[in-house]
Amino acid sequence: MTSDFLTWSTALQARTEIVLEQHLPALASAPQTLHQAMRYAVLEGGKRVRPLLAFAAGEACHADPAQVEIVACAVELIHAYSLVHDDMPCMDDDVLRRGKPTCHVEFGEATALLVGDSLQSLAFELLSSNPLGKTPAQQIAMIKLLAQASGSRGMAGGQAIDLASVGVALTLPELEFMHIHKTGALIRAAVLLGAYCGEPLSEQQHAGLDRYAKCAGLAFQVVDDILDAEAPTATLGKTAGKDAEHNKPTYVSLMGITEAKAFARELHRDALDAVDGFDHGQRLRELADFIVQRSF
Ligand code: GRG
Repeated sequence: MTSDFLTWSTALQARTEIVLEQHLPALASAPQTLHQAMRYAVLEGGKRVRPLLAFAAGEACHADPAQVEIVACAVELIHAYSLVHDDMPCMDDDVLRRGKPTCHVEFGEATALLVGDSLQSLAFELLSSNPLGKTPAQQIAMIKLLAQASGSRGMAGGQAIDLASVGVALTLPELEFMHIHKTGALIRAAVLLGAYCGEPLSEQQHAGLDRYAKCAGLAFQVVDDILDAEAPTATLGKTAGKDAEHNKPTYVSLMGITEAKAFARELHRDALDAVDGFDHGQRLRELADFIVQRSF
């Protein structure tokens, strides 16, 4: 019998924590402050949605969990780096993340910058120093996938568009373009990297996973915008209401809250449809449910 979603996700969040802990530099190793700050930014925090997506896609594709945990942690390290940099005064300038002071508040801006740089490097060290996929060529393709998803044609590019969009009246397609890069690229990488640890995919399966990732990633962002508008800071563990305060274009500001909720439901349905053909896609379906139903 398969376990329920809560049992499954709690076990894999704990697994993720252990693997991250093992691969982060030890507290006692020099330079100690940088290593302490890296551990502060990564450990004991966050929903671990991207690792869970990698594990779920891995399960759908009969992957070896020992490989999936490496890609899951690599993606989470990139995500953690992006949050540290995003919170800095030169970007979003925030003081609260994952229910505690942001990395630069706790350790200073220079250290926070180095934390982001070092977490990014560590992600690629993980991907390149553990056997992944079926062949060395496939492993290199997986490393390239994460590099592209993180860089200027992926997450960092989306962030650049975001920074340039403050106070600008974006259209819905422009907003979607930004989020497909800023949030969606890394979510897509999590899904595909988890899947690539498994059996070879047919073209149809690949397209299905890609569509799932696109819909789940956008739904994640729409719900993020709704929560920013509706949920209290204490529940979110980060400052609520910042989008409106900073005059940022969001799904809520462009569509209104009712339409944004309907759009999230539509994306949820599309995500479920996309992985309909996967016999072992139960966790992907449950994660799509979680992404739209979450309250933090
Ligand atoms: C600085 C290169 C660079 C990129 C930053 C991800 C990102 C790009 C900025 C984060 C800002 C933000 C609030 C984006 C909206 C969606 C999002 C990524 C939220 C945070 O992710 P969660 O909810 O966070 O998965 P936890 O803490 O649960 O891991």
